[in-house]
Amino acid sequence: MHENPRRSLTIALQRSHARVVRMLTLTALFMSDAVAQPNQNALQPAGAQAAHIARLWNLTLVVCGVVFAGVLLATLVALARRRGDARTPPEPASADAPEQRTRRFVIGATGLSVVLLVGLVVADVMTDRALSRLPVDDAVHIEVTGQQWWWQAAYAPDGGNAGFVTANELHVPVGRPVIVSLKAGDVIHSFWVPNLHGKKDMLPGVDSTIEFRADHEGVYRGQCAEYCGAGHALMAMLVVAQPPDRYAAWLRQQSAPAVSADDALAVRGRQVFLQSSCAGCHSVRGTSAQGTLAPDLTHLMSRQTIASGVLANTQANLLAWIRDPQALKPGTTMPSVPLAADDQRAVVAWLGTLQ
Ligand code: HEC
Ligand SMILES: [Cu+2]
Repeated sequence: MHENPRRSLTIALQRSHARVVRMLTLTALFMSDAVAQPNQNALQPAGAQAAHIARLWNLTLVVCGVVFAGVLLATLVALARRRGDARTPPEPASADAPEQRTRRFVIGATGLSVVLLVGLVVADVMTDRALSRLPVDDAVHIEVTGQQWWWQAAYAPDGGNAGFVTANELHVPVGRPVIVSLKAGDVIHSFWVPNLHGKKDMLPGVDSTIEFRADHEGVYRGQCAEYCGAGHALMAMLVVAQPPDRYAAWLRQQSAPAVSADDALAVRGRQVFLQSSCAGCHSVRGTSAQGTLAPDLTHLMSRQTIASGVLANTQANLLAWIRDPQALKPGTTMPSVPLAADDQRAVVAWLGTLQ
């Protein structure tokens, strides 16, 4: 007995139909998700620099969209004409006139293309100049170093507060310019917070800066934008733009050393941390932990995420992270330190006091 070819064709069509529907559903889901998280979006500028870039993008999109539609239309008209021509052979006497018209049309279209392209170049140069003209008086100075695969941020002394080091979460005051010196600790990374500015590469041995200003309060997500190894996709950061008074409070809190623990479990956790290898990599200001290979943990609990945006900063996630960092962030340079289960819990209890 052999299969009915028409039936198998119907089944094949149904399957490919189902696949297309599934693909469209996934795309719609992905897009609705992207819309639901507006905090990493170059088209929703939250500052002067991103606004210049978004304007250039919108202009380019409109010009190229209109040109694309025009070219399509011209192609369709030409096709329709050719069909008509095939039916009625040209009369020898009138052969010259359409040639003339075509030539005028081609010259006109070429001229228009040149004008539009030059216009876009001018807009591009003007955007570049606008970007370089951000007033930077009274700027906040931060040095950000890209590491495999996290961000170290060193704040310069500001408003009577001592400088300090933190990681993965920058805070900036709304309305005040920020100058970020970019460094790379190992390989090339790229600093990119789309709501605030474009990308800027971080190159080992080369100092560069990026300047931006946040004009709207909010939390903006950034992502390393230059492939830097296994953990590249898991190297995000947050930029919290807040009103000047709340920023000042944050600065005061961050520049202070860690508060001392009084809870018995936390006190034990502190001891475990300081006596194990944790302290060789991590710093906690106000303790003997002075490591510089890893994120400063002095005010760990003030951060929303851990491991460069991979996990929410909760006690459960901290415990899971310390037990097996590799399982949560493949490739991470933090090893799993062999500690007894109750030592791990004690360490997490202490970390929980690092407000
Ligand atoms: C060999 C160096 C090293 C040792 C030892 C080490 N860590 Fe880490 N740790 C790191 C690095 C590097 C990161 C950043 C990982 C990443 O985001 O990819 C990190 C991240 C963390 C984080 C998340 C911080 C943040 O803001 O994202 C915590 C919490 C942490 N470590 C706690 C510990 C504890 C507790 C110990 C001891 C049990 C320990 N670490 C031992 C290198 C180390
Ligand atoms: Cu990267």
